[in-house]
Amino acid sequence: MTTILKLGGSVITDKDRPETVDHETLEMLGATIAEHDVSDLLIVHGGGSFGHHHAAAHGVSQTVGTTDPAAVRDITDAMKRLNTAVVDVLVDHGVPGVPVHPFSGARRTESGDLSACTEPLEDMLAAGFVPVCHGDVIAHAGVGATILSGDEIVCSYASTLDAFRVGLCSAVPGVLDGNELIPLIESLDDVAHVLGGSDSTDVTGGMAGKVASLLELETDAFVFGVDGVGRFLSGDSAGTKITHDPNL
Ligand code: IP8
Repeated sequence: MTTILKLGGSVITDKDRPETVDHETLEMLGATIAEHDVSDLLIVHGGGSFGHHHAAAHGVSQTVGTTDPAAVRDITDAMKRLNTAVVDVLVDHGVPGVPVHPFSGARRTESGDLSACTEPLEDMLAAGFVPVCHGDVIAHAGVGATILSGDEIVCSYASTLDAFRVGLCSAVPGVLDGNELIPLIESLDDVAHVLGGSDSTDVTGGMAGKVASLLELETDAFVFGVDGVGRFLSGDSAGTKITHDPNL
């Protein structure tokens, strides 16, 4: 039963300074993850100041594509650099992390649907590896290449791998109404009035998009801050719990 943990780009990087890893937070996350059972754990991370910075510079988003190979390389190479930083920290802490790059294993169809290959992941998990995947730029039929958000690939993997639990570690302690944590979300209508966009350069949508995608999942999902990672990996509730909305 696979557990999927996403490390938000704004958690592991300084989102306002191009290509800057937040080493202190990443170290802390690596240490916390290493204290838990990492069998059948899949990690995904966001773009932070690596992917989003280059995507914005080239005018590429989830819907606006590019056919410029230099743009594709700028974005995917930056994401690989961040991925290496994440995998390095995990391995330093004894977690058997291995890199997985979606540009070579996922695509969007002409209608925009995501199709992501999971067989290699299943083999990696069975072998005891912790695959570390990320938001990326991917081929998009008829468009060229568009951005894949980490949240999208989390949801796609969660459905295909029939994930047991999904956790998104974000820069805030969960979904907030002002300063108040919303403990449970069961439908988008309940929270539409409190969900805003993202403050920094973010081409994939902020908290509203996150909650909307998680509500579609059959699996329970949690959105929490850095402090919630240990609780989530221990099997406890953390931050905001988001359950399946059968109307979606
Ligand atoms: O930060 C976006 O992933 P996200 C990845 O999870 C790129 O939305 C390349 C901008």
